Amino acid sequence: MGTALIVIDMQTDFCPGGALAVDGGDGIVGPINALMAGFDAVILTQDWHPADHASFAANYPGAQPFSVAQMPYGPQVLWPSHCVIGTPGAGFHPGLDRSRADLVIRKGFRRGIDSYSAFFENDHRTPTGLAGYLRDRGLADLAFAGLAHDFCVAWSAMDAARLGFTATVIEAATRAIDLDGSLARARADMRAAGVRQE
Ligand code: VGL
Ligand code: ZN
Repeated sequence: MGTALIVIDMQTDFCPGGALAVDGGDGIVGPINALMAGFDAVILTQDWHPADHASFAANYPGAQPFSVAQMPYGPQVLWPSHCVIGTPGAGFHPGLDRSRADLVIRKGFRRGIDSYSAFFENDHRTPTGLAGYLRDRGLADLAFAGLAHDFCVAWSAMDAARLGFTATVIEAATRAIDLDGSLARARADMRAAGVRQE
């Protein structure tokens, strides 16, 4: 059984100075680079949104960033515009070692639906293709790092566990947005889904 390190959204916009900065986000670049040598494969995800994306507060008159809207697929946080296709903020943190990445998987590129998880869009049904890639390569033991702990890392790890992969979140290599208790909720949800947290 092969092992894979899945590095979630280590992009400029999620690091201090970026459009949706996570506190201490740049502080995990070194630890993530150091982890890479211990895995059979390294996979990077890249949040990749059109400017008119449905998850951006700026696309609704009067909507405040970090408020919650109802979408056809359920509740959705409206975010500051971030990781817009082709902008510097959508690029990887310059310190991240990309040389070991076997695959870069983009997500969130459909205008009408957000995609926190590396496996499914936020409707929990539309696949990104990652599960098939991992199965084809026999990579079944997955570790998750990157940003943000309580959104894209948590949703990815929970989907992995539900799909039958072994899923571990490496706490020393992730940081949270922590919106209204979202980190504590994500930890409890991950525990219930069978995700290891170490
Ligand atoms: C993320 C909010 C919006 C993340 C991405 O990477 O956790 N969070 N888009
Ligand atoms: Zn996003």
